[in-house]
Amino acid sequence: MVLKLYAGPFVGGGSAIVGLTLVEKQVPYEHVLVKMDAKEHKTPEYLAKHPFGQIPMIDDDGFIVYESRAICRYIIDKYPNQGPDLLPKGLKERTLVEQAAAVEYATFTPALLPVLREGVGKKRRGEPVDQAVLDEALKELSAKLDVYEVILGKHKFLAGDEFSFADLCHYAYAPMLTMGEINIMTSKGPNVTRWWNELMSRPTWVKLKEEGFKSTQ
Ligand SMILES: N[C@@H](CCC(=O)N[C@@H](CS)C(=O)NCC(=O)O)C(=O)O
Repeated sequence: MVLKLYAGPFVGGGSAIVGLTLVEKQVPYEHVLVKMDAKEHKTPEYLAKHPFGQIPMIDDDGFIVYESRAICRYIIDKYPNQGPDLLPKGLKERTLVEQAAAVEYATFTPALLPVLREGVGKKRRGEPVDQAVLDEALKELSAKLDVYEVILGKHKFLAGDEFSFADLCHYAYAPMLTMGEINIMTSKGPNVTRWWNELMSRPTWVKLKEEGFKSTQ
């Protein structure tokens, strides 16, 4: 049975990185559209599978997994012989990827989310933006990107010269910055700019953004 991806229609958040992992690893899937405005993610049937009632979630022939990064790791480990080696097998190489992925989850994204809340979410809802709050949030994010600038001066991607799961995790939320016309990812320094432009023009990502989640069965 083909793997089912439960996600909304929009390629963003955790669903984006799961979708991208499926495309990178050339895994066929069926997109099960979860209509969040109809609260389909809070029905007893859905909650029985995902007790927090969120997207994304997968059902791989009865094996249910939620939490986007756990799903990505599962897919990557299940299909070692197709697509890029996003989680290398060597102990040290894999640890460096996990180190960079932990930085994304514990440092980068917590600094990014306040920027999105103030600078994108509020703007899109037509609410007044508190410029002081946005500036403070941008300052925090900028400090993290200063460190990325140094790291990306040493190698092409975050954990070495190969694109990895650590880079892939950054597709969850940072692409949404442009929805608020915030160009911090391409205005900090040459290394971050080069890396981000490379991620944003990666063919698998461009295709996924253009086509949306596409059942491949
Ligand atoms: N840490 C979770 C976050 C999932 C999450 O926050 N999903 C949002 C959509 S992007 C959601 O389902 N929100 C509805 C809710 O929490 O009720 C993951 O990465 O899978």
